[in-house]
Amino acid sequence: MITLLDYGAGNVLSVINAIQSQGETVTLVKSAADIEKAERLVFPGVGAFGNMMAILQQKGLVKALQAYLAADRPFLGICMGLQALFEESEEAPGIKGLGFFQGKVRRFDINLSVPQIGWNGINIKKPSALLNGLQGEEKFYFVHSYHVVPENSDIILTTTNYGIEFVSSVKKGNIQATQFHPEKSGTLGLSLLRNFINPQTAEAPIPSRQQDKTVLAKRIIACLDVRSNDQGDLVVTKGDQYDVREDGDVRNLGQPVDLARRYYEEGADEVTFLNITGFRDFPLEDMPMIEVLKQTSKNVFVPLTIGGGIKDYTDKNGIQHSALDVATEYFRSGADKISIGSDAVLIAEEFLKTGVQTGQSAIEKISYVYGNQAVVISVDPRRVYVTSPDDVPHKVIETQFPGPQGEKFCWYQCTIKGGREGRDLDAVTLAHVCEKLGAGEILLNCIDKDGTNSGFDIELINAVKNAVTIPVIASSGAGSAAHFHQVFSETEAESALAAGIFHRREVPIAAVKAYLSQKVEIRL
Ligand code: 1PR
Repeated sequence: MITLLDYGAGNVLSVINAIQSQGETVTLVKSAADIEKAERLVFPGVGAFGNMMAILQQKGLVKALQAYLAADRPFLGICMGLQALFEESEEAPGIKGLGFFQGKVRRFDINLSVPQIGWNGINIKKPSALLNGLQGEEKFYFVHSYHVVPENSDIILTTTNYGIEFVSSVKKGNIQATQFHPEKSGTLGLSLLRNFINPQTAEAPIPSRQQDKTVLAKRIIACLDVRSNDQGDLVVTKGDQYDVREDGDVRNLGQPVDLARRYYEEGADEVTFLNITGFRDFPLEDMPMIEVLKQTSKNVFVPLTIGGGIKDYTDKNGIQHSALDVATEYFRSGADKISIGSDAVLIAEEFLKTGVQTGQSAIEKISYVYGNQAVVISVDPRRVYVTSPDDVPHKVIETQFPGPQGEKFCWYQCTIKGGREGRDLDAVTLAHVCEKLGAGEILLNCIDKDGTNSGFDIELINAVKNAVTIPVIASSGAGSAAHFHQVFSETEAESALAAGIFHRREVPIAAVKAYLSQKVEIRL
């Protein structure tokens, strides 16, 4: 029996599912007494340090946790469950951590995108039963902006390189904690959880095949555009330049839960669901998407993102719901990240008009509670050609692909409602403003390229990537494995997403990875 400390923020369901998939039962901590009687305690966490410690205090769990740790009883911390063990964090100055380990949690101060999102390796520093079975070359899923800096180097179990060498897991006696997410690291992560659940006495030696420096892999993401068809069934569909109808009917490319599982088994590094008519619906009443997430997270142990309809709204009974409520429901149903499309454009417009950061927008509120890394902005831009950069007050680029009248310049117009409405805002400015408001990643679609199989819009991706310091997902237009190589060699995008070629089995994920394997760092 595993006791799981759920302090109320983030995707705990995935951890429960991962443990249960190993044949173990899980009981949740409801009060300090449950910690006192736990046999093996798992403390997963996402979100922000200050919010986490405030909830632990409110629930009266801090003393029980400190006593559990001091007694050296079996403990596995994950992500924030690692950071909580230290004295304090730069994320929340003045707020005390559990203080079991001496040292601080610091923000990455590096020349790379922050947060670090994706699959990176570990360098094992000492023998441990937890890492039994590893060869030293494996990659695990990380998503964080802060890392721990212990005062005592004896507790370091692994380190990882991301701009600097940082501590990616610690171990002292029976107290172990990882910065990476085993529950999101595929079968390898599950085997690590198994090692914790069924402890072995033998400590695995340090593997001999370790690299000197680990490298973050470029991610390959499978995207599932989901909506109801005219018969009312929830289906995965796919558009050509966002038009999902063929001969009048919504294209049906399969069932969301089945396809997500297939992509996990085929090696997708992440799976994204976009509820493409979400802007029309009220997601909390749109229970099928929640059920899709719940079902998917039972069998898919890589990160899941959900987008569509995440905004404040008033239901038909006049009851107000906040975007934060919607996001919370998605996180509790198995999502690791939420993605905001239409509402992000409206939020950015308002910010540009007033210049005031109110703290009340969906981006600010959700990132405050769940951390920046959980908030993705999905951008749906369309090219608008101009003859001169002075024609419009937008970020204009010089393009190698002139417009219909031979125009040599263009800007990327943001749209809302799935491309149905163009706005007076460009994609570069949108991305920049959303980062400022707390977004952690940009999902950069391109309506002109969507479904064309003609390759990613490299000019768009470079323009946006140069304007932000958060990771960018290149999306729209993938037609071959070579297109992924092109996007990773000609832009700094951290990941690339495709839909049509995967759904139609034209280019399987494995073929993309095989093509990239000697050319760019990927997770095999
Ligand atoms: O505006 O917050 O409710 O979110 C709605 C979400 O649904 C947005 O993220 C928006 O991008 C998405 N969406 C809305 N309408 C469509 C549509 O296709 N009619 N899909 C749509 C966006 C684009 C990608 C696609 C890539 C790769 N789909 O997700 O998967 O272009 O396709 P490809 O590899 O086949 O070229 P809100």
